[in-house]
Amino acid sequence: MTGAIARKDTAVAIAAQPYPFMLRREAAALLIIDMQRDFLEPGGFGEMLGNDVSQLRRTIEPNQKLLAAWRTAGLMAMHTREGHRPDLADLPPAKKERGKGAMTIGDRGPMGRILVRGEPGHDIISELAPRDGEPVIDKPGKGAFFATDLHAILQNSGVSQLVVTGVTTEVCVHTTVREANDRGYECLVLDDCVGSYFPDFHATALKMIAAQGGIFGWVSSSDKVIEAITE
Ligand code: TIU
Repeated sequence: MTGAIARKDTAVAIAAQPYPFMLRREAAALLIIDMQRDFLEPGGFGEMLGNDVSQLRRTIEPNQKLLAAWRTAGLMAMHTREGHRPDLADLPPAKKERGKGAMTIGDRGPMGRILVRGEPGHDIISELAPRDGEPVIDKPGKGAFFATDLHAILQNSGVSQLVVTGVTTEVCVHTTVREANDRGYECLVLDDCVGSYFPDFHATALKMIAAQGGIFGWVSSSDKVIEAITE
């Protein structure tokens, strides 16, 4: 047996909470959640809602380094975007009205219509732009499995493990991890690559994932994953 085959078939242990995550490269995908201009850039929807976008922007550099190492290792990377059809036919009235802010989904902001597909603000930030061949999942909800083809793509690709990063920790990342967990995926969430407008929610959300013996999955950090996948 050659070294390459032996490596492919061998799980690699990544230090994590509540115990090491056994990464199987051939069964793993990196899932980067909603790193969109509307959430991360000054002037976007997130800031318009009164949020401090710097809490999210600290995740950009670690995600860039992780994505570069992941691509170099030849592993599968996927991206998601939260947003709606231009006619807003898939936008539940309850979601549009929630918050009662001056601006809401579908309204015209500084980066185009807020969270509408095809608009500049809906796009993924340039630092983490998807490459050709990397699936981009457009989702109308918080979870990446609801009303999308994500599960089919993962099943057809033989994926059973997800390394999950992106924003925000307690909203779209958490919802997606919960959905994935119920569908049988093992999820590893990286604390430096996920972020929230609310640091206390971020910290608690991560604790919730790893509590009770890993009720929703594992928590680690990007340096440990990069070390594990780098030759
Ligand atoms: N992607 C995601 O988390 N969507 C949100 O609306 N998050 C908030 O924290 N608002």
